[in-house]
Amino acid sequence: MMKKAATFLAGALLCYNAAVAQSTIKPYGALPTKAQENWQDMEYYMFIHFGPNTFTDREWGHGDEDPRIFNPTQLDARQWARTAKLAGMKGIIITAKHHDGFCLWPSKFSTHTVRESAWKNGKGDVLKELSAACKQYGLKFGVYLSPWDRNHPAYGTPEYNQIFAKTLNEVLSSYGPVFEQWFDGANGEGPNGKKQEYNWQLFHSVVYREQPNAVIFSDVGPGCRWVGNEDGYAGTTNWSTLNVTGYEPGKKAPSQATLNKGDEDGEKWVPTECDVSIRPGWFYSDATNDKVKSVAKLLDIYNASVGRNGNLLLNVPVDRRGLINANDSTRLMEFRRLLETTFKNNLARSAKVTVTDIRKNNTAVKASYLVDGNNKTYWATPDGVQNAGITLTFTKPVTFNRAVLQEYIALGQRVKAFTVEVLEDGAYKEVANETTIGHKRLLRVPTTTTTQVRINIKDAKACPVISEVQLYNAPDLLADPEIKRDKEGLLSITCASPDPELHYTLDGSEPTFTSPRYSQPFALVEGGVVKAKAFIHKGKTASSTISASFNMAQSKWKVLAADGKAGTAANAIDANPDTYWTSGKGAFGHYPYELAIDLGESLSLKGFSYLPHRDAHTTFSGIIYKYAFYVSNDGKEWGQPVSTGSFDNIRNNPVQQTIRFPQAVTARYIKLVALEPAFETDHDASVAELEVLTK
Ligand code: FUL
Ligand code: CA
Repeated sequence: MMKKAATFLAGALLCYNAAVAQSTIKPYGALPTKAQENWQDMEYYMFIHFGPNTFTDREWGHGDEDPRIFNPTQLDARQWARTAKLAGMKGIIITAKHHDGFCLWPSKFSTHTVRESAWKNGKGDVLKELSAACKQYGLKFGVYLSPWDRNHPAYGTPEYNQIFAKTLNEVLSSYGPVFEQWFDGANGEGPNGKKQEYNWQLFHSVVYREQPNAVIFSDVGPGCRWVGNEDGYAGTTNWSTLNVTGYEPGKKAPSQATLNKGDEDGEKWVPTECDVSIRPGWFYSDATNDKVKSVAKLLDIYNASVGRNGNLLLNVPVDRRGLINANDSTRLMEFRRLLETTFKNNLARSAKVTVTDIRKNNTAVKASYLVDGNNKTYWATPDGVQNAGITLTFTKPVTFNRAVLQEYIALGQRVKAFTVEVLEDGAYKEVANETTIGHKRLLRVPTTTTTQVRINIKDAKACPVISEVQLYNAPDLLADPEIKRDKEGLLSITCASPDPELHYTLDGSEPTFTSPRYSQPFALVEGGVVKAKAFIHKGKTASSTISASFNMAQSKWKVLAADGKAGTAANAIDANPDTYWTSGKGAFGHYPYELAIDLGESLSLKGFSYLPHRDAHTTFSGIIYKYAFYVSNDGKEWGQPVSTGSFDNIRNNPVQQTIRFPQAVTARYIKLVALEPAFETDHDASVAELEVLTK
């Protein structure tokens, strides 16, 4: 009898243990720290690039600029913070020291700082003003510091590591709290430049000591990672986990393709940050005042960053006055309004939620938590159930075109595959079929009216733990007009939205509903600025203004000579950005490579532009970094180059590069010589478009 009772008790205990083991959700894989969790909830914050480059119109300063050129006339960091706040952003990261070495605070460890500048007679301190402004507006404050330093005399010696560590310490101990420490991995020294082995361990130890809650950004974290491009787009599959062993920021980083999507089952939690500029370049330039990204473009970026398990770090450069330009702030406010209207009314909150499976004996798990608007409460399945469904049922039909899903990431990233279905005419119709979720997945689906929406988790690394399912009905957004010109100089304007009225200007002014209306392609051989805007509802609703600048058309141009695959050379002058001349993946030789063109007539040339091909972000894309540009009157004698130099930051941001000559030259023949590739191991050179500036 006694024995039986004991066995019974032991059995009950076993059962009880099993129930407890079942109820607690075991974390899966690499996990975020508390700081990373908080960071992920920030989602959207501002980058500010500001420094001597703002005054020299450069992307990468050389470090030998006279510090007195830094002289903003109306600097007001509170205006920056106010703008970020009103834009709905949660913080600001500033380029405290970019590659030119100039420090925006009076550093003890440099002689190239605001102290040496003309601004406030050397008494100013940008970091002090910005950190105070961020506190005033309830924003978090972060700092960008470039290890690559083209000014500091110690750069390239072991001593530099100590100096950089002290510089870092100075910033982190004086202007905190700092939510993110941004380490740039870029380096444009090239094979013959200065070499510096960075002591990352030392740098990290300074951050851990001075700002233990700061998330450290670099290509490979450890706090968060670069998304692998400067366009703002994360992969549609995007794991917050990454294999880090053996990797370093910069040239020793994983491929840009890997950074874009992470590693399933990666060793460490290193979530994605998508850094992108609101303009084509990172620093302010008068030339890009009409190139501020449109609302539609910003929305696309938002969906591909925040909407794909990444944070969005949007750069808004401060201008020469020391203020955020009205062109940028206006656009930010328009975008904020759109986000607010889109996410105002979560339709899922009124749904009845049913699930195919639910984890028992765990009071933290409830199906209703899926629609409570709180991403810290969740629903989960029992262990072993990696395929499960969530159904939202509505008493009255709802109309939606956005779905948002969130995982409870504190327990790891789990979901591998899922679909979204809607009930239509008595049958389920699939409207989305995707892979990962992570912190947040935002889906654009066709506008649907239904009484039932079903989320099917098809596969997961372990039992799925989902914190939110949300549905929204976003307002229709008019697509941007697209402005294109062909090789003959024929200009056309199109728009993806149905039946808009397209209006344009050719004099640089803002198009209105009364500007000339576009009806058919017209010639614009000499080039110029075209601004276009799409309108519907008799002009009441409009797109952003899209501006395109054109050089002289290439209609009379012919290839004179080309290295590599000569047959592809015509692609460099066909007005088509998708086709390109290639030297042929090293098979046809090695750097330098030449491409010579006959313009068909003698022209007064003010400069040239180079468009790298956009199959980029691969190591062998042929992106040219250093170049020499020659002109000739007979196509035989070339003399000295009219321009030599480098296309700064082209490796990370392969946009069109425009170079102006010191003075105009008259010539009929031009020759671009590719001297060095952007990726050191690349043997190839390529040109998607080569153009000349005649204005
Ligand atoms: C890159 C830099 O080279 C650019 O100038 C810019 O600062 C961007 C955010 O990072 O690596
Ligand atoms: Ca082309």
